[in-house]
Amino acid sequence: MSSHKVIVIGESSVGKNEILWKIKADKTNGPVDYTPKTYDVDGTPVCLHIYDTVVDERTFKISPSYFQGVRAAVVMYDITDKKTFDNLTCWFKSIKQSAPQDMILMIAGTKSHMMGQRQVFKDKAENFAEENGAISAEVSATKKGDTDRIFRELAVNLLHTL
Ligand SMILES: Nc1nc2c(ncn2[C@@H]2O[C@H](COP(=O)(O)OP(=O)(O)OP(=O)(O)O)[C@@H](O)[C@H]2O)c(=O)[nH]1
Ligand SMILES: [Mg+2]
Repeated sequence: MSSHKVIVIGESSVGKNEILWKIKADKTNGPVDYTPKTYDVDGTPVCLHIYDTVVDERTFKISPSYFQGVRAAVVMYDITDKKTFDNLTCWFKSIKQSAPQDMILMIAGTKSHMMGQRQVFKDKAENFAEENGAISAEVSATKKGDTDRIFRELAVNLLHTL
């Protein structure tokens, strides 16, 4: 079993809770500040210990304690709210100050089914990801299996960069 700590970062209302709720194994009520999830990657079980973060949105400060032992970060933005995408630059700056060098980074555009309200185009997100050494993904909390699709992709990357 390979086991990895993953943190989810992003400003208020981008949909962190909604996404984490989808992969929470026990559907008990309450905040989803932590959820473990295991994916089978070519026969190897890869367990992700996924933590939601509480961040300061004005300063983009993330407590260094979140980065203790962390292997990957998923930075979420809302595809229907350009400001949340523009702010990725600030999040990345903040992450790079405290994060381990070899951490895997993923940007995830949420609410991907809301095409009519899209403000952030996929190629822009992919360019940003490429410039910042990150994986680019889009996700919708309303599409069945979509959340698992992006975390599985992360699990594959984590297993292969060991
Ligand atoms: N239509 C739609 N609404 C979504 C989706 N994901 C999140 N939302 C809505 O967006 C709002 C904020 O979502 P949350 O998951 O609470 O956002 P959060 O990132 O956890 O926000 P904070 O906890 O404040 O940092 C809620 O009203 C959700 O119902 C989605 O995929 N589709
Ligand atoms: Mg939340």
